Amino acid sequence: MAQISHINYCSYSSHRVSLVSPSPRPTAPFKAQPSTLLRLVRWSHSAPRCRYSLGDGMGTRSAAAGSSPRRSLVTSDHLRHVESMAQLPSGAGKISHLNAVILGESLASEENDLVFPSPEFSAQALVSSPNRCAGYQQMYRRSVEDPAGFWSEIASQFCWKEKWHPEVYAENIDVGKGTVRIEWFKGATTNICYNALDRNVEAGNGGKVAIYWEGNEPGQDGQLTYAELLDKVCQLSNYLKHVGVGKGDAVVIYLPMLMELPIAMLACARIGAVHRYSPQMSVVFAGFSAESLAQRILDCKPKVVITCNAVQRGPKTIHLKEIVDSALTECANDGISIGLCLTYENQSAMEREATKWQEGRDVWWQDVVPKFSTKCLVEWVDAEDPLFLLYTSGSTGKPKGVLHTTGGYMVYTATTFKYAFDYKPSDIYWCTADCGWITGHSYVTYGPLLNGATIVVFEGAPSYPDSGRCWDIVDKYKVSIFYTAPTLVRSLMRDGDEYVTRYSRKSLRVLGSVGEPINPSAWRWFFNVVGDSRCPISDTWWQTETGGFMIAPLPGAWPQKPGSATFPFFGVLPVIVDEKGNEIEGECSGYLCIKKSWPGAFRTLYGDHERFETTYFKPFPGYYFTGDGCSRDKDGYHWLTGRVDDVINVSGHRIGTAEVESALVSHPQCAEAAVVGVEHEVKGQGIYAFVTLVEGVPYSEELQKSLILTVRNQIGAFAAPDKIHWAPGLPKTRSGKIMRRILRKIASRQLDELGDTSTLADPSVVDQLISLSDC
Ligand code: 6R9
Repeated sequence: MAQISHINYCSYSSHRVSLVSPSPRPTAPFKAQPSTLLRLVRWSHSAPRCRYSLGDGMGTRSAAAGSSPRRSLVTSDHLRHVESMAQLPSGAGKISHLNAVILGESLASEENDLVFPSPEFSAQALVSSPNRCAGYQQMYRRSVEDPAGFWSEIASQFCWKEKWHPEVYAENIDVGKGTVRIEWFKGATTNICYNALDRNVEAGNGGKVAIYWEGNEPGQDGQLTYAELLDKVCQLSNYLKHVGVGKGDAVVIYLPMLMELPIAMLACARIGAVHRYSPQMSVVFAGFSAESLAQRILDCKPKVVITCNAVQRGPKTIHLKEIVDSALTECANDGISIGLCLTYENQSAMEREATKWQEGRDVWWQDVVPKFSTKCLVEWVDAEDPLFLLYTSGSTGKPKGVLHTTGGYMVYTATTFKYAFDYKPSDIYWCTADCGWITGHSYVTYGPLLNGATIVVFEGAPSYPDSGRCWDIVDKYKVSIFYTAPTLVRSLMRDGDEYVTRYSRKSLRVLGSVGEPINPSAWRWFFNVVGDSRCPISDTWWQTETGGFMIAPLPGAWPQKPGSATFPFFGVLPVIVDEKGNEIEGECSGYLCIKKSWPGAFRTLYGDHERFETTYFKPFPGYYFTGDGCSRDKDGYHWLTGRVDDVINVSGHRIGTAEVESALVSHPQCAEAAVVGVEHEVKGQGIYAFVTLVEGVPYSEELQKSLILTVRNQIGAFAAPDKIHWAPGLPKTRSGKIMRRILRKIASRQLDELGDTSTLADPSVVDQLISLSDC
């Protein structure tokens, strides 16, 4: 039996995937079973200066003398091979110190750490295959060999006023061959709202529940059938038309998870204007601050802002209208006046009398919308007309307006939803995401409703009044598909099994995960405890930019490996490239790119096609660059390893380090700031900020709080730094570039791994920073 004398726990950091310490953390020394599956992180050797690092998301890397081993996933039985794999200098002796992460206890081996769907599940699944995934493989092959045939067949199941012509798709994603251009179903006319609502009503499903709404307080609920939802959407559409929303106009929606949020999205989608442009619609996550909202309003200059007076989240009341008021004042100061703020009165959170009001601009939803007709003809729009704009963080301070169009997005979200969740008409589906993020667009609203599904929309907080709330809701509505984020799984896991096992959960059939890599211990808890070891987990890898799932298991088809998003969805051609952009075959690690377009792809960054090309298509010409690292194992499974750019993923929310830095430096007492991501047990990554103060300003706890508050006010609470580290100076190269690599090591206390600091303009700042670590 292999004995590892020192096993240091190292939960995952920004660059490593699937590395999280299982809880409870065992105390060293840890005695591994021969079959314990480990991911090696780094180890040192009894020979001096011999230290190896692995798994920084970009493949194997040698941190010091010697060449590094080829694999980071081993069972402890394999450990004896490590030395030979590492090609240690002769006479170097034994491995003396090892950091590894246990991926699973006593697994038979890496090879058969496979979780198979039950035969009963597979027998009923849309794509199943007793025969080693033959069903999937057949469909996948067709989708990549004949994308036009594959997708046009699927698209024919939707309603189009006119069919696409002359071709199903046209693309150029190679910057070397000219402007990047992606078009699907061009020339066709359709309407996504019609397909999501009217089509279902016309098919005889008007009486089926479309939305179950659960409020913040248990017992607060509501529901709408497809026919009722259609009526409500039409009323709002008519109102919007009445106030002159038309071609090229934007509507900003700043609403919490009320039924009015999907209603507003669908109403905008319904009323493409005269020249076959749908109004650009932009939903802004209602956790963003007034300044962020103002920035987005200034960017797209909406005719109408839709909000509500307040929302109750857990025990807190959030006055959304006040946030909108200050955003609108800020916009007015910048010369952009918004003439109409349609405000929904959310009575359970706040009475209308208590709401601050600006006559002439503010209008109560309830006073105007119900007066309009419940019939509203749809505007047929071109498949390539814009559907919505969603802002996401990039590696610069300015958020990117990701633009999705209508036809391809419709076909893609509907199809991915159907297959990745193995959707059946009898399912009740609940996605915990907020509509303000892409997940809420594609998989709360469009994907499910296009399939005629019954969805649950939850306004409250998942741990209110206690950590059993999710399972209470699952039992109440008999939820069969539950889709959430690893951060929620981890926080519920920390609160203990009894909150889960108190509820039956027998309605559950399929589970889903999104937003960041799900670490194997959270995967196992989700699978074993929440899903009673019978519900496959669809770990869906995708992005705001991709519109829909890109790499995800089809629950009945593939045996799963905890922590792997498995295989590409139909029509998706993922490739892993090295630093020079060469495709790497077989078992490897590198940068994840996509070859060829897919229907749900974004078409541009709003108002900045050049940035679109520079960010996504220039780094590796000929490919779409995802910004993520990825490894592929010998069985072809994909393991996403997190962002390789300056983007931090906090609880599944993308935050650019530059955005946080620019918020910090706007504080009058902050001279400079550098932000890095650090591992965080629940959030996945936390925000760690190094701050240099203006000359002469003393450090204080008060100042720390005020810096954090500045970020909360400028971006939102979710972007607040977890730690402010005082930095009299920052480690910079002679050309003035901040060496974030060193800051990451200091932030994660990997002080023996600082690497070469000799190229710094002033190497002494490093010691200074280390000495201030605990201030
Ligand atoms: C849908 C969404 C996208 C980034 C993406 C990646 C990370 C999302 C993931 C995942 C591993 C998964 N990500 N899902 N990483 N496994 N299943 O989250 O969109 O907010 O744009 O974030 O999130 O790093 O690049 P978005």
